[in-house]
Amino acid sequence: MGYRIAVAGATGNVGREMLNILAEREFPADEVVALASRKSLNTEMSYGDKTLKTKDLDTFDFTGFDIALFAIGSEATKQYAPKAAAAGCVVIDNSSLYRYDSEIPLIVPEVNPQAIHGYARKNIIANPNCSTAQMVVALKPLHDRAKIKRVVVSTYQSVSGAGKEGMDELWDQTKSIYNPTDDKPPKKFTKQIAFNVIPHIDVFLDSGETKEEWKMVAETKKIIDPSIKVTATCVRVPVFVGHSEAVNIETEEFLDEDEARDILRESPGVMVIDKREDGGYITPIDCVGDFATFVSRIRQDSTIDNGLNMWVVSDNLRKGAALNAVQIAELLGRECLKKG
Ligand code: 11C
Repeated sequence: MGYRIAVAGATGNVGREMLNILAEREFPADEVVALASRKSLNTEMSYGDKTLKTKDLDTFDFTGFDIALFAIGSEATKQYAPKAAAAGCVVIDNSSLYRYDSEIPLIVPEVNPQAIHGYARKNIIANPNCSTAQMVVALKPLHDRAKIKRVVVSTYQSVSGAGKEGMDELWDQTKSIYNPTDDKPPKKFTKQIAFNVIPHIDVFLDSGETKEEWKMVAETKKIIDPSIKVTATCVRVPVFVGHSEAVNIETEEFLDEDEARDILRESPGVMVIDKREDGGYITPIDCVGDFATFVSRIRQDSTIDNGLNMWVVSDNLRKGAALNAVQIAELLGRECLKKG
C-alpha cells in the first residue's frame, strides 16, 4: 500500500514542481491531491501523464492522508498546517513559519537526515529557504573534514524565488526596455530588475541586514552546527531560475583545494564542474530542471591560512524548495512511516 499525498499551493511555482518531482521520482503514492485557494479551484495540473483538478484547500479534510507538502506562504500555513497535523497528516512546509521553532525539525536530507525523527513532536517538518538549502549541501562535507568556522556568502538569486509575479515582472520589463511607450515600473521588486541587480530580498531588520540574509545565518546554524558564523549579502539578479552563490569559508584545519574538490565529488547531492578553462563552470541556466547542487571555481583563499572559495549553483525551485520537500517525504517514508 502506498501513501496518500496532498500538495497545498499546487498552482504556484513551487507547487507545480512538487507535482512534477513526485511523478519524476515515482514517489510511492496511491493518491495525490492538488489543493489550491478557492479562486484557483478546478485548475488542471499535470502530475506525470495524469491531470489533476485542484480542490479547495479551505474545506479539504486531511484525515487519512499521510503527508501534505505545503507551498502556500506563512500566513496561509498558519491557518491550515495545524489543521492537517491534527488530522494525523505530516506537513512538510516550505514557508518560513516553523523553521526557527526548536520543536520542529528543519531538514536537508543530505545534511541532517537524523533530525527526521523529531517530526512526531508536532507532525510538522520545515523545509529551508532556497539559498540556504543549496549552500548547506556544499558546506556539510567540508565541515565534517575541516570544521568550518566562518562563511562569507554573496548570493545572485533568480526572480522565480519571488514567485510567478517576479518572473512576469522581469519578462515584461525586459520587453518594455525596447518599447519606450510601454513603461513597466517596478511592482513586485523595489527597483527595476531588467538589466539591473537589487541588493535587497525580503524585509529589512533593525540590524541592517535583510530577513533573507538573516535566514541564511539562522538556518545554517540549525541544520549544520550552531558554532558556524555566517555573514550574507543577498542580491536579486535578472535570471529566471537558478540561484548562484559566491561562498568563502574559513576552516579550523587546513583543507587543500584538490582535497576539497575530491570530497565534494563524493558527496551526496553535489555535482562538481570545475575545469579551469573557458566555460568549465556552471551557470544558473545550465542547472534548470536538475536535481543537483553544482559546485565550481573551487580554489584556495590565499588571504587567510585556512580559506577556500567556491561557486555554488542550484535550481531554486527544485533543491531550494520542491525537490528538498519531496526528498524529506522520501526520508520520512523510509525511516518513520514505512509504507509503500
Ligand atoms: C527568494 N529565497 O529567492 C527567497 C524565496 O523563505 O522560503 C523563498 C523564501 C523563503 O526570494
